[in-house]
Amino acid sequence: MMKGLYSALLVPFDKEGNILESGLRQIVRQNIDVQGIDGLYINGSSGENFLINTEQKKRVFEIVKDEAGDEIKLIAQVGALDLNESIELGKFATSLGYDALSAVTPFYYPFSFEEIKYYYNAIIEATGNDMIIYSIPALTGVNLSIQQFEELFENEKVIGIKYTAADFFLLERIRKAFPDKLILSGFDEMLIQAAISGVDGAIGSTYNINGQRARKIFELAKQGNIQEAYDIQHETNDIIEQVLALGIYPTLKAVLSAKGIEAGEVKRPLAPLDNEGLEKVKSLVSKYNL
Ligand code: HMN
Repeated sequence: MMKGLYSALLVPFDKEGNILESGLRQIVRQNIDVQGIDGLYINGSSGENFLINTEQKKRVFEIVKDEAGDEIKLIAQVGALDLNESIELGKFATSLGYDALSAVTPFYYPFSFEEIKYYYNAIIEATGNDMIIYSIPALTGVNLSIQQFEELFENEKVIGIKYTAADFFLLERIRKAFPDKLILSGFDEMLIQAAISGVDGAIGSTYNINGQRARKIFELAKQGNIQEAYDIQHETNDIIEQVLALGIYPTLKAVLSAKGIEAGEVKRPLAPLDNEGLEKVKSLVSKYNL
């Protein structure tokens, strides 16, 4: 089963935007051996996927599978505006043995629902792999309704949703209507709310550095120990608030670098941290024992 906690994998780059392959392997190992995650979500927003080319995306899929093998679950995000690219990446990841695919709802152009449905069914038909819809309305502007989720679920290969939204009413409606579909929540700062809403797991960028606290929040909330779970969510959100203020991806990478991992830079045009930011990261790491 695909339930559990997934890190949305960070990808290290050098100053020219090339992938640091040994660093990528270190980040995979950090997630498995130290953060104790159940799986990885590869080439999502956190992997800076929309800033890199097709060959780089394939290389990331290849290295991660080679490093992780069958130790954890692997979900390949293959969504792109070029549907041919999505299909090519989907076939590639499937041939490597990825457990499932995921694709962001197509964005930028105001696609009709029929067009969105066509996109998912085309990727599924070409790859034969399972599909997890990646819904992130804040970044895509695409808000799917419960009826539209239902229509997408008519294809049995659509096994679930990566739900990155703070609409807990819609989440509750989806959970009730589709008890057998996989729901993985995407906002780390609202993990406790998602857990009590009945999600099957979560995918998050901060789990690359804070996976153990996330595990406790999720398990305590599922067991009904809400106060204890909330105490850890509060501490986690003290961390997330500072990470967001500094800039999410360069800060997460700086935390990994402070731990001796070759986590590299973010890809331009994303901006690196300045010295003041790097100093703040140092105190964050020691204060919260990251
Ligand atoms: C991904 O595709 O990598 C993700 O979207 C993962 C995840 O949902 C993150 N979303 C974004 O970065 C947009 C969250 O973990 C997010 O970073 C975190 O909750 C802090 O806001």
